[in-house]
Amino acid sequence: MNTDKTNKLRAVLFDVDGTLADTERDGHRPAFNLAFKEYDLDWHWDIERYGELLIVTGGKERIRYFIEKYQPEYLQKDNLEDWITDLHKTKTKYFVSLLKKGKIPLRPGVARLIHQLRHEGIKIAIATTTTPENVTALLTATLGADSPHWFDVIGAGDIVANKKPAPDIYCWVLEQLNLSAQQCIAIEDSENGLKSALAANIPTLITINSYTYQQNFSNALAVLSDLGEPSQPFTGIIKNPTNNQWVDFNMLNNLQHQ
Ligand code: XBP
Ligand code: MG
Repeated sequence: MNTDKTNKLRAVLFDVDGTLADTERDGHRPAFNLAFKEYDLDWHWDIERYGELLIVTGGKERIRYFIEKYQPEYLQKDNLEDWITDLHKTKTKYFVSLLKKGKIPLRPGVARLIHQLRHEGIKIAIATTTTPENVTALLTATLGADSPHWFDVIGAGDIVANKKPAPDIYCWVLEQLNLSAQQCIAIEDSENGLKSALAANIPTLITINSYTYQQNFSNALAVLSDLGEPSQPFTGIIKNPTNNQWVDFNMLNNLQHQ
């Protein structure tokens, strides 16, 4: 039971895809296409089609949605759910291999903020719909072999019944941290992610990307191009109630008390 009743910022909860790194367009999308090829499927998700499919979170759920909409004859397939699970495992294999090749860097400011939060003794956690393998592969490829252990909690994939925009993954992470929603801030990139965090009552900062910049973020604390660096402040600010030009512990703490 959490006995600290103050609303001091105690933890920052990071989404992964689109927030820590631009994984969707040049990571997950090509990995899905490579898996389709391995399965002799003539399916190809181009950049635009993938943007449309992102309405559904979770790779397995996204494949099913695609089948229902564009390949309904596959609904007759025996053991469809198992087949989707295997196809998705193949996709994960390709995605992890792309990450290991160092093809996908962290977004601006992510490494700096993670290092600063650790230094300040603020807890850090992950709340994502992607698989645990993908989280570990991204963190180790970008922040080093030890980095998954820096996170107090990693909430990923099928650990909860309902993926974003449902609040389940954020509720699960809060429970593991033994903190209240008001002691935390979430950092997200998408409307589905924002809905999920807000449904768990967690104040949320958004960093947009090319797939999400037109989505509805009116209930976010701040909406920024990225986390920014002292040498490269964030640009294209949609909403920033602070004077900061890069996201750091002080900015998050101020935002949380607004
Ligand atoms: C992003 C997603 C994920 C990835 C694919 O969620 O929806 O499904 O596109 O990952 P978040 P998997 O931004 O919350 O991390 O294929 O491993 O499910
Ligand atoms: Mg995301």
